Amino acid sequence: MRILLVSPKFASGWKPYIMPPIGLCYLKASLTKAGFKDTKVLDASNYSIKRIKREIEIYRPDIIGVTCFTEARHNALDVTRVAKELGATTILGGVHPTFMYKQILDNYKSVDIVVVGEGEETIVELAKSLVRGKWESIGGLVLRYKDQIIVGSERERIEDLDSIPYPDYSDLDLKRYDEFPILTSRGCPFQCVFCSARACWGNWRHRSVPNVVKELGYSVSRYGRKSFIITDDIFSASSKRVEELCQALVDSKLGIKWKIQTRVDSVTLPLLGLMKEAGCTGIVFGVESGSPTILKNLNKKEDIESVVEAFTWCNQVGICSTFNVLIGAPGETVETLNETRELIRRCRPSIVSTAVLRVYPGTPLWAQEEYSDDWLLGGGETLYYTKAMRLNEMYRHSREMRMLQARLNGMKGYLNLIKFGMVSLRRIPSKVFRSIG
Ligand code: B12
Repeated sequence: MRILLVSPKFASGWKPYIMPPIGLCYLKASLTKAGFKDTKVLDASNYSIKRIKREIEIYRPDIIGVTCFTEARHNALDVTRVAKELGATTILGGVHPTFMYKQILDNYKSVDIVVVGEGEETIVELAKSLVRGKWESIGGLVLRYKDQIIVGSERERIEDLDSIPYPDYSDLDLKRYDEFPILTSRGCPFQCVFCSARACWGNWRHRSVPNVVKELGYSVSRYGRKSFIITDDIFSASSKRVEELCQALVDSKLGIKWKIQTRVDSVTLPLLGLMKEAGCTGIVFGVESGSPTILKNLNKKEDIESVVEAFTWCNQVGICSTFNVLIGAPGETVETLNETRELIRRCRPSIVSTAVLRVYPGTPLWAQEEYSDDWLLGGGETLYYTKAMRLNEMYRHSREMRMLQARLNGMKGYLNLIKFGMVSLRRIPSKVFRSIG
């Protein structure tokens, strides 16, 4: 049984090879452990569909699994179309099909099976049942059988994350990537209106400290990496675990550097000091807004003073801090954006990163909006939330905020603007979009 796992081109505006497709590398590791050794991960984030077709012809897989974000869905569906033409069984997985499986199976005959949610256990059971040529009821699967869509039972999320084998990156040319990921926890206890993490991954679950440190040590020796990006939605949900992890990293003498993303209210000055000592070089805080009203509308459950403290402490201990701004939230006005500017001035972050609000399936905001999902079937790539502000106005504020942080940080700020501004310019998206409002 030959299995090819493909990560297609990102959404337009994104450069390829930012980091390896960690989800597919997790799947490869689980499949290999279960005996499916003819499994290959193909990062096609820079490939034309013609080149992907050639790769499929050469590898001749029985099964093709494709990972799919909402904005990359057209690219992912193109891969399934080509794979189907070449006779493979096609499986779509990832955050977008997790929520939109019915629409996908109803409308795209090139997709045979959708895997909902976490894929490690499901893909192994599925591969085994395909070998046996016998369909069994496998949790977490939705499939088309004789023109009927069959929705399997819900699969329990994996409680013991230590039981999952480390992601296998051996098929990839790691020199290409800007970042090297590691995942130490899954899920999030919060439910911000723009985020689907809670719905997709459930409440926060974490790996044990020895298991994480062992993977880091393995990555140093196996892949020669010394610098990591921890892609957890909320790294410091438990300060006790962070303390233990930092202590273990100091004791391990691995000498690695790492960056995280987390919430402002989950750090303290002593914790940040310890993190710095253990190799933490950067933290991205999803602040989103400087307006208490907007924070409430976003269900952020965060207060302004915690924001100021977190950035002040990062500056004290010497950790590079990123202030994420979300522009155009429900209720956003020029005044609320001025409150955000004022907060940036008070916080003095190393970097300001901005995003214009988009709406994704599985988020509370998606559920609140009463409109048809049909737009996903059209050519549009992105759904912008434009009830509060017009799109060009939001992008104007976005540019202004980035300039503000450059001015506040002098030479260093302008250098950061050049470095990250260029990337963000590329991120300023597609001409193909829809907007609500
Ligand atoms: C790191 C990250 C990135 C990185 C790298 C992504 C990558 N190449 O993996 C970068 C910076 C590139 C990025 C960019 C973007 N991201 Co991002 N990102 C993340 C983040 C924080 C972690 C990803 C991760 O490590 N996941 C862990 C792995 C294990 O999970 P996984 O890849 O989903 O795979 C598992 C399952 O989904 C499933 N599975 C996945 N694929 C397949 C395929 C098959 C065949 C099977 C069987 C199973 C399966 O099995 C895997 C193992 O359990 C997630 C949040 C999250 N918790 O996932 C957001 C997230 C995925 N990103 C998100 C968004 C919105 C974006 C952007 C669109 C942002 C923007 N506004 O421009 C861009 C677009 C990128 C694109 N592809 O189009 C949203 C996606 C929402 C959506 N519906 O699409 C998320 C969910 C954040 C959120 N909470 O809303 N992102």
